[in-house]
Amino acid sequence: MDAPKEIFLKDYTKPDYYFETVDLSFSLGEEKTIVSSLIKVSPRVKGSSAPLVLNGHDLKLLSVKVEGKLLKEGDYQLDSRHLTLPSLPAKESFVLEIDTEIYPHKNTSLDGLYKSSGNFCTQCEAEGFRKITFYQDRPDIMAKYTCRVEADKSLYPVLLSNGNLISQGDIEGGRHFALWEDPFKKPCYLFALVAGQLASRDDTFTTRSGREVSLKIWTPAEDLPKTAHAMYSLKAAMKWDEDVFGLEYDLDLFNIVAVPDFNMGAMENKSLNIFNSKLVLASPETATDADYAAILGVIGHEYFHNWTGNRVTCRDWFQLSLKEGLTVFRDQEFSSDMGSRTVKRIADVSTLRIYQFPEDAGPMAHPVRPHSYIKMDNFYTGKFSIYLRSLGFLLSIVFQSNVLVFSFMKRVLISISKDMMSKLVTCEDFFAAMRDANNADFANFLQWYSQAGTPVVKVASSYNAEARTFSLKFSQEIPPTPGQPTKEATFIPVTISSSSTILRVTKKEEEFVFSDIAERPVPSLFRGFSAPVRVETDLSDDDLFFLLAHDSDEFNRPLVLNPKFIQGLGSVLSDSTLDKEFIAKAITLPGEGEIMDMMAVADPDAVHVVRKFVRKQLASELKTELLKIVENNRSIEAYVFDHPNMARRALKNTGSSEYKSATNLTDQFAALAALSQNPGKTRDDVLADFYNKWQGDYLVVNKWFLLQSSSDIPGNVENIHALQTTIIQVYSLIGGFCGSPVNFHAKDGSGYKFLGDIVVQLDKINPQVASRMLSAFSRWKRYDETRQALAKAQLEMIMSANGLSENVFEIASKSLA
Ligand code: 0A1
Ligand code: ZN
Repeated sequence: MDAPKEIFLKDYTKPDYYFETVDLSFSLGEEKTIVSSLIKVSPRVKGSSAPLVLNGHDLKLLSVKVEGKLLKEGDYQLDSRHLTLPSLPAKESFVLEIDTEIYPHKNTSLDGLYKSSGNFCTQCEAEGFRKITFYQDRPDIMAKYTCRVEADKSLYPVLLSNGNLISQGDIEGGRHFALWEDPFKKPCYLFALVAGQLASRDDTFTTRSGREVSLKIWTPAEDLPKTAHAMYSLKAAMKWDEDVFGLEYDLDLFNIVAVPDFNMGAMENKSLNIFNSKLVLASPETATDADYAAILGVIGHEYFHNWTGNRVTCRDWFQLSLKEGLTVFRDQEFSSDMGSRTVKRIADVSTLRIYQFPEDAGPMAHPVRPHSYIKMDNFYTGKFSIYLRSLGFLLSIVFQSNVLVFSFMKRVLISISKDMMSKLVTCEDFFAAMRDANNADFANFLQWYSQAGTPVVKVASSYNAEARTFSLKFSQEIPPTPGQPTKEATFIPVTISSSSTILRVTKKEEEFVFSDIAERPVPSLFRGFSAPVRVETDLSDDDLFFLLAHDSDEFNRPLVLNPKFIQGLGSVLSDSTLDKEFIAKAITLPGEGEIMDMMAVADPDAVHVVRKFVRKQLASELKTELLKIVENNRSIEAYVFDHPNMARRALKNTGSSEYKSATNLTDQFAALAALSQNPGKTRDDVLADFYNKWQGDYLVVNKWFLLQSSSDIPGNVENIHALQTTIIQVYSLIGGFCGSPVNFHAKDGSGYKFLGDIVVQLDKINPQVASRMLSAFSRWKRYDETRQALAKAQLEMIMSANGLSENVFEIASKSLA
């Protein structure tokens, strides 16, 4: 392996050559695929003599031609990652033709062109296009594409790419072709191709200006009945973007393809979104409410990227937060409008606390805009976007509406359409546009973009009865992170209960005094989680119980263990004015990972025992209320996915769950999850029964894997060894195992060894998945000395493995640093 190279934001320079048009031609085959590209190149500076450096990885170069003339070996340089053309015609533009050979059937990295269940498909973000052909694989190369796909007609009857279908037809040898043309310029990370045996669910959407858009969701024919919810979600998203943002779809065709093998959730390729099947396929018997909600959110997310990301594109990968932050913000708003805003917010913040806060306190801590990266894939953790979602929320609070995002978009879109080339967007453009459009003072908000780490905000309150004043003193501290030992104060908006005012905390220490206050108030601070910070207040237990009972901001009702806590939860349980889904969330204890993240030295065993105890205690003390809830919220009618029904199921399943009588997977899976935590015959029988029923449905089997791997039963590592899985099931299996602290952190080191071995094996197959699994080690320094030594030994073992990928190298080396 060449030494991994770190890429720095400060080193950004404009490309020496632009690509105006790209005509691609794929001849797909079982053993090899030939990719021909014809590119119209123009130098940025007239008469430039700079070399043209193209990225390329795992490619076999067949030929290079410039202006139709075949280059000989000495005319170019080829290494394992680049093709360099040192002397090029001094013309305004010239034609470059490159033929390469690739082997999609061997591509298990699921990056570039690969096969999934016998079908061809692509994944090009962030830097997968270089595994398809030699190219300037960077977002600031925006070109118009055509794509001709040719393949065996019986094996691959459906041939798809971006844009509009221009022509198709049969050719000799039982083959056929399709020619696609995308009228919009795009960076290569949005290129897509799919070929295979697929059927489509078809529908149409008429935009408000009257364009009739043909909508198609492609899956194997037998899965089509499970695409109804995805189609509903797509149409809802298209309507919502028109109603809320005034944004219409800009082509006549929108395709979604579901594939079983996919590294991430989904991908927003222009007019040809490709999805992990689990985010498309759903039926009441095979998907839970959480799956239905995720499908709605992700279909929305990918669709919304059509504007925030595809039409307005990031200049470079350091600006990723522009497209992901804005789009996550938009999908969050969409899901909130379609369901319960509070419950959505609680779920999002909980994910932020589980993933982002620990990452921000570990070796991979990075600001919203990182300063450097080795492998961009490592910066796409769910955490990254979720953090941005929170910032988006923070911005919307500062400006009190979504209008800011809309005005930003309008402005940037207008300038981009005037001059696409020179208006690739950076975070500075984003802020300048918002500042101007909103005439706003951002103070030191930009610190969020350059400083890593989660701010800790301490709040002290005092009431002066004589002067009738109430004061709130804030102090903020951002802990040191790798490469950033000291931090500046940042802009923290604090929403408070006493008025609709937002306190703008911008200094290290700041005091706000409220006058004419008749009695000591109990302030509800950071309502709705107005900033992604850790808060430490001086509120007493009594103050907190007061808020539990009275806070009108559902988000801020706290959880503390105390007899009054049980009483408080009892009243929340029987409060018929509250949203049922909110009640379900309120009485669910935080997970073990979330609790450990708050400890100075994380103790997985203690957290496990105490949390279990609290759960048992609550169950016995609140038995009457819980049984009543079960009785009143049983599913009686056919499954419907809407907020009232989801909320009813969520609440019922916190009380009790019934495996045998369940009529949908939401209820049945809740029962299975509870049973899987108790070793014994019932557990074994029920798990076997479930597997026997669903062994033909890999998405359901995946859930079955997750349940077992995340089980707390003692010595679970042995059970996991016994379960055979495919690469993609590794996510459920290993992800679930590492997310279950008692077994992963077992003091005999068995959990760490299991992960270490898996990472080394997996890295040879799929580096993206391997590095994601490896992240479970990244906070090893937070545990006791014995565990630290065991985890460190595994990290060192991984670092010494031969042929380590850049993905795994980056995480392992930063973890050890
Ligand atoms: N842009 C996609 C997510 C995605 C990110 C990275 C990938 O490969 C490293 C693949 C997909 C989205 O927003 O859903
Ligand atoms: Zn996205």
